[in-house]
Amino acid sequence: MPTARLTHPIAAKWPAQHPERLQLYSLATPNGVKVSIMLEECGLPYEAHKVDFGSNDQLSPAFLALNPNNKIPAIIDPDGPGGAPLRLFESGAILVYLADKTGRFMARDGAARYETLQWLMFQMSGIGPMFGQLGFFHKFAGRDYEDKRPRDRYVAESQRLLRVLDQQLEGRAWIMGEDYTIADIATFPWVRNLIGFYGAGELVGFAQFGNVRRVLDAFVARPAVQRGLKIPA
Ligand SMILES: N[C@@H](CCC(=O)N[C@@H](CS)C(=O)NCC(=O)O)C(=O)O
Repeated sequence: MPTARLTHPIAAKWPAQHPERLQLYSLATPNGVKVSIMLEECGLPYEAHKVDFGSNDQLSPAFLALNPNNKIPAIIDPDGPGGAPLRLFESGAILVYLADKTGRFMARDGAARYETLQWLMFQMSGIGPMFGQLGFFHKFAGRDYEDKRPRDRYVAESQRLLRVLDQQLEGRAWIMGEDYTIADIATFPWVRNLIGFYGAGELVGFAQFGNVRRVLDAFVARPAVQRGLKIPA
């Protein structure tokens, strides 16, 4: 049985109203919403806490006690493996954990499981970091740099990744085919962010990636995605 009280130091800064529920510490960024979307898709009861970058919450001792890497998202599941509490950071690891816990959005075994993990890693190691760097050089402080070579390097790499994704989506409803998986939940918040918040659609020539556009639209149309994109408020 899960403990009724949350004893982790993070509870001093973000008190749990429902300590028996899974606790999410996050912000509605592309990495953060991967987990809120997954939780909404699975229908698991959870409580979301906002980690405010404006006041450097991610650097507070309470948050660092949960994630020494000072990044959102992170979770505490009071009902983890064997009924013991589980603390986890890294959005990819959290998605795999939630898929295993609920038996949803990733095959339990066989080739499809490893192929889903392959595309999840493709997002975690490629799309996330490269689009993130492009955001820095196009939208944030890096846009003032006169030398455009760093920006152009990340534009080229983002285009290459979009081309790979576009090819995979040819003739498929989702990355894995008919099945919507954690690979989609990891990937499409980043694509949405690239052309939305970062305003880099024209820069990467997004119009040429018709399959990515089609699947992005299908992703954003899902009610659970709509809800997850706004959590934490
Ligand atoms: N690989 C990590 C990356 C997480 C990440 O970069 N989170 C950003 C927001 S999208 C963050 O917390 N930044 C705060 C900081 O760097 O201080 C994951 O996927 O969980």
